Amino acid sequence: MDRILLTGTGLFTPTDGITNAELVASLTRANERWNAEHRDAIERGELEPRDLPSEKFIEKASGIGHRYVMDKRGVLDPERLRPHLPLRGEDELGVQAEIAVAAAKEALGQAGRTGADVDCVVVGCSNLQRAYPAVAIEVQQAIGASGFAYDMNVACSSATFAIQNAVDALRAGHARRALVLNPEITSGHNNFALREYHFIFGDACTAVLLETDAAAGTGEAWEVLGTRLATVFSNNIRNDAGFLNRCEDGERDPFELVFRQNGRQVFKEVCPMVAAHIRDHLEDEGLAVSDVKRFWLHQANLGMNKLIAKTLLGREPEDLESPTILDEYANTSSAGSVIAFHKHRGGLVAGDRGVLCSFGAGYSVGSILLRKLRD
Ligand code: CO8
Repeated sequence: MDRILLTGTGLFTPTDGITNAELVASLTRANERWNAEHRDAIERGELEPRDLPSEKFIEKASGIGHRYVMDKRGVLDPERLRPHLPLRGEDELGVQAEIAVAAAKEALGQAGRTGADVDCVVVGCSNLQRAYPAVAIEVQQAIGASGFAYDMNVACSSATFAIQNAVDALRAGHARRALVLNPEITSGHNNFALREYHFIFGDACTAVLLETDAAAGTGEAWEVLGTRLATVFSNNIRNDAGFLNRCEDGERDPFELVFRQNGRQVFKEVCPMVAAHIRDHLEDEGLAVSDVKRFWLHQANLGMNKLIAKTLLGREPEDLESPTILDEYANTSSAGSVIAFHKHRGGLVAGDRGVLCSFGAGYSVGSILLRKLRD
C-alpha cells in the first residue's frame, strides 16, 4: 500500500494580539460596571456579583500569557466583549475561508504545490460560520482545487479527526493530495464576560498537506505511521448554539450559547484518558514511549500537557519533548497541536518519530503517529 506523507504545514496568525494585562483590565471594567448596574438585585440575593479577574491566576492556572484575535478593539471594549466582524457579501470570500486560504498557501508552498494539485479539502474546526455551503468548498474554489471538500466539527480534536479522514481518503484512492484546514475564530464563541473563560482562547488557522508517496515530491516529508480516534460522551464542555435555538420553547441562559466548561473536571478526566490513548496507540504499532522523540499535544493548559507527558515518560518532560505555544497563542482549539508541530519540528532527523495529539469536547481524543522521512 502507498505510504501517506505529510509534506507541508501552514499557519495564519491574526495581526491583533492581546496580553493578559489588557484582557484583565477590560473585564475588570466590564464586571465593575455590571455589578454596579445590578447592585440592588445582588443585595437582594437574586443575582451573584461577577468576580474580578486576575493576571496572576491566568498565568499560574493555564500557562497562557497572550492570544491573537481577529479584532482586538471589539474584544477589549467592556461594553461589547466580542470581535467586530463586518458582514461580507455572498460573492466575497468569507472570513473563515480567507484565513484558511492563507494557511493553505503556506502549506502548499512548503511542498512546492499549488491549489490546482489538491483534490480533497477538509475543514475541521470547533465553530463554523454558517451551516452551508461548506467553508471547505469555498476554499476549494478559491485555491483552484479539484475533487471534493467538506466541513466537520469535533471541537478541539477536529484537526486529528480530519487528518484521519484525509489519510483514509488517500489510502482508499479517493484522492492524491488532501489539505486539512482548521480556521479557528474562537473569539466569536468565547465568553469574554466571565473570568473563568475570558482568557482561555485565541484565534488562528492551521493547514496540513497530505500526499500519497507516489504523488509527493522530494522535499520535507513525514510518514503517517498510524492514526487513532476515540470519543466518550461528556457534558463538561458544551456550547448549545445551533439551528434549533430559534425553535426552542422555554428559557435558556444566554451563556449556554457560547463556550462553557467544568474546567477542573475536564483536567482530571481527560489527562489520564489521553495518556492511555497515546500509550495504547504506540503499543499497537509495536512502539514504546521511548521510541518517540516529540509530543505535539493539544494546547489547552500547560499543567495538563506537563502531566500527560510526565505520565507517558515516567519523568518530567524536557521543554522540547512536549513543546508549548500557549504563552503566545493561548488555546486555539483544533489548531493548537498543529501550531506546535508547525513551529517546533526542527532538530529532528530522518527516522525520528513524533505524536501529534488533540483532545477536548465530546470528549474526543485523536493521535497521529509520524516518522520523519527526509528534510
Ligand atoms: N481570575 C481569578 N480567579 C479565577 C479566574 C480568573 N480568570 N478564573 C477562575 N478563578 C477562580 C475560580 O472562581 C475559583 O475560585 P473559588 O476557589 O473561590 O471557587 C478558583 O479560581 C479556581 O478555579 P478553577 O477550579 O476553575 O481553576 P483551575 O485551576 O481548574 O483552572 C482552567 C481553570 C485553567 C480552566 C483549568 O481547569 C483547565 O485548563 N482545565 C482544562 C480545560 C480544557 O482542557 N478544556 C478543553 C477546552 S477546549 C475544547 O475542547 C472545546 C473547544 C471549543 C472551542 C470554542 C471556542 C470558544
